[in-house]
Amino acid sequence: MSTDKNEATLVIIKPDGIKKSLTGNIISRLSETKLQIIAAKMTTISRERAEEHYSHLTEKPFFEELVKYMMGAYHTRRVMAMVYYGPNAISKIRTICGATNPEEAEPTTIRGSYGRITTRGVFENVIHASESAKDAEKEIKLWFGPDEIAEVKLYPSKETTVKTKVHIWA
Ligand code: DAT
Ligand code: MG
Repeated sequence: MSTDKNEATLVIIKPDGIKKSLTGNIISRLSETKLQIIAAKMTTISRERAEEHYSHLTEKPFFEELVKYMMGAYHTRRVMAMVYYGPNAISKIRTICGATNPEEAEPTTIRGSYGRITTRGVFENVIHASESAKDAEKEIKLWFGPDEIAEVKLYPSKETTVKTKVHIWA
């Protein structure tokens, strides 16, 4: 019996997925899981966030190319970040995404269908999904604040008053 624990996972539609107009298609595929989307935004990635997101890969030879790809050097700077929530969310989403290497991914998976390996050796695999609950917590906290997550209180948070410059409509 699988443990039907509710868990959260971070999904990012990467710049190649956005550029190839796959956003709707990917969200449709992920809806097969019947999980809930509890946060979503279009955003861009700073170098700091890209490096922190992939901090487990800093020693890899492809790290710099990976960071450039995620920052939009080859497609668009936009990415879509989402949090999916529900029973066994992490493995359900990873299964539909497919293997890291798009050539090894099952053809029916998102990465198998739409990913490619570039001549620079970058795996342009269209989508990110957290690998473990520990990774999911680190990644969700990197991409979203507590107030951006709808309905579910995922992790402990606290109230604070901040004095910071923000843009408002002119
Ligand atoms: P995943 O994205 O499946 O969790 P990962 O965390 O090991 O895989 O790697 C993060 C990203 O780095 C991955 O989506 C694509 C890129 N990558 C991983 N291994 C690679 C390799 N051997 N060559 C080129 N890019 C790679
Ligand atoms: Mg990973």
